[in-house]
Amino acid sequence: MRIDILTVVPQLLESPFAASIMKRAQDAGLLEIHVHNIRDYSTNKHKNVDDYQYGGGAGMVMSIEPIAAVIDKLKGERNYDEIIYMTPDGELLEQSHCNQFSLQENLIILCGHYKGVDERIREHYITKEISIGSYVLSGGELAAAVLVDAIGRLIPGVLNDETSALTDSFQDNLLSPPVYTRPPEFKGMKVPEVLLSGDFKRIEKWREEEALKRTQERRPDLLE
Ligand code: 6GU
Repeated sequence: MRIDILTVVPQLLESPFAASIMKRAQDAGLLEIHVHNIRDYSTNKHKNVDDYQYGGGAGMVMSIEPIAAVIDKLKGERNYDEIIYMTPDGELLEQSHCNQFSLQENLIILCGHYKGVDERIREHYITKEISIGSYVLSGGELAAAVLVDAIGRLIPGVLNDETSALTDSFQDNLLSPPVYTRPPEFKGMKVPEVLLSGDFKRIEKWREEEALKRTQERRPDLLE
């Protein structure tokens, strides 16, 4: 899979993909991430990427020309399955979006800044608008990093144990059950006996019950 990220702050997107699972995915050739500085596509002599909004009001708006220039260039090189705009007024990101995106070949992700982008970009170029939660970030970059991580780990072969993405919280609308590792007892705190029993049927049943209990307590909305 190839992901092209368009941003005015490329530095913010360096470290999130330079370590751990996202680095492994890239090293293994399963994921290509290309970060493009929108400013490089500004034709104006000050390299401006934003301007005052028509009608007046505080806050700058990202201009249509440099963004359209990057997108048109990329579209001339390959077909894109989705052009995603990261914005607090987008659809709330869910695991189901990530599952769908992980099946695509080529994605563009546009990071919003300032008051947002000229509406004509959203109308004519963007195919999906995504928010990562009901709070406002200073830009779409951290949200894009979250999205790429959530998609990248679902690409077949990226996780060591392929089943582990299938048992993630949210994959079946359930939160994950508690997990434990050695030692079996620490300062009087014990691991549940069932997990040490070796009885896999009982263990499986316990995990299902705990997942359900945890979901009922913490995220009853998932069970509706
Ligand atoms: Cl995608 N962008 C910004 N700027 N803020 C957000 C967001 C995105 N998702 C939640 N808050």
